[in-house]
Amino acid sequence: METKSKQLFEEAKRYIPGGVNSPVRAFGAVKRTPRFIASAYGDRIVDVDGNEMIDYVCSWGPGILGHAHPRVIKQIQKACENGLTYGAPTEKEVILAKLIAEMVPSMEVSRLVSSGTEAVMSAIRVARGYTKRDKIIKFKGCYHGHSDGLLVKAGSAALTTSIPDSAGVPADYTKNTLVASYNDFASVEALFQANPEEIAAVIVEPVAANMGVVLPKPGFLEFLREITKKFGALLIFDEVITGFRLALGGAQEYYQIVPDLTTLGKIVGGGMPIGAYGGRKEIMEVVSPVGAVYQAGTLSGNPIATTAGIETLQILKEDPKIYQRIEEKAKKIADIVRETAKGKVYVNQIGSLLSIFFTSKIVIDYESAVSSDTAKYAEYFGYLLDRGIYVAPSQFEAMFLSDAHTHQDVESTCQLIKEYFAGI
Ligand code: KE4
Repeated sequence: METKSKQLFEEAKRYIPGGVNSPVRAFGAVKRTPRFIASAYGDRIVDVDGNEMIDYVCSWGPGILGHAHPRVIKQIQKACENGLTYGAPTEKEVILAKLIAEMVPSMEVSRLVSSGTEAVMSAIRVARGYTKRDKIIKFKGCYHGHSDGLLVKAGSAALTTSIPDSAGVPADYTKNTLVASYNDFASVEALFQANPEEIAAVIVEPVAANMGVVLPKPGFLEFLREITKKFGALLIFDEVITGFRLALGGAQEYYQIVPDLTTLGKIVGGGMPIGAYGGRKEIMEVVSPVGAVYQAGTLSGNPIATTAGIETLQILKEDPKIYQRIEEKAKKIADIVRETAKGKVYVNQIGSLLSIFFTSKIVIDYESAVSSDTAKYAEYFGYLLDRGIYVAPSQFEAMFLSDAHTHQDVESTCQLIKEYFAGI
């Protein structure tokens, strides 16, 4: 039953573009009414009609501990009593910056902002300011937030809305954005050969998760590390999704690659709005007020968000076995799908991230990802939603596992997935 969600959606569309504050939430790609959520706890979300569902979106990544983790909630409640924001430095920003530097050693110096988009936008500006070059390379199907220069062949909802190059972005703003193909070494080489002294940075999702989950081919990240060094460009790892998700130190720990700059979001805020960017001190010293690259933010590092981020990272640090636990759950789902949907789908899974592509192709890049049958994905989505399982409302997103997903809930999810694929 979706009565109240339907009513709210109609009212929301009166005041908010498409009735949502972020496009993917509109369920356009799966042609269903979006569920308006009233509450969440553990691995469950409850919509306004009282439907309780097992949540595999986890707010697109922040929810690695599950919803409403008692320790995080308690610390936030305590922090609120001291006021919400001061617009002045606080001890908690020092604690969080030190935690980030400890857990992600390449981020010796970091700056907090309020979203992944802001983190990426700022990191690109730093790379340009540091190298005094203008061009950047991004990859088709990788999504780095909605700043103008990066809305070129973007991933995530930009794929489903079939506007890979967004309206409202002057051609001038993207002329310095060169586009390569993920996992295609030659496409990167060609861009560097054609612009040997002009490329400030390569920005990459070390594991792509915005065309669905696509893994780097063996050697691809090492190749990016070498070619950027060779041509004097910076390597930026956009770890907004993979940061603190694939390992305590993110994808750069998982793959043992040291980027020059890293962007973070989602988990670093523990569910509150935080983004971060950072790298070696000599690079980050170009940032105002030390250097000439300007970047600012009213609510950057605010006491409530930093409280949530600190508590979340501390819980992860205290119990690193979480990564093994959440990987096992994701593997279980991936294996069940591979067994029952033989050949009808392709599954990519790494750590606690996975995507089920409705294509017979091996999904290793943008072209193979978009060969998926999105109508079939929509049917799969609706089958699960009607049975209390809430997965991403788009083929081009990831399924997220959390430490709160119980074995029983994962088991019942596997049963439903088995039934679905047995019936198609
Ligand atoms: P935000 O500005 O949404 O906090 O972060 C932008 C961003 C940057 N980099 C990567 C790798 C990202 O995945 C994102 C945002 N991820 C999407 C999910 N695919 C957010 C969900 C949404 O747009 O509503």
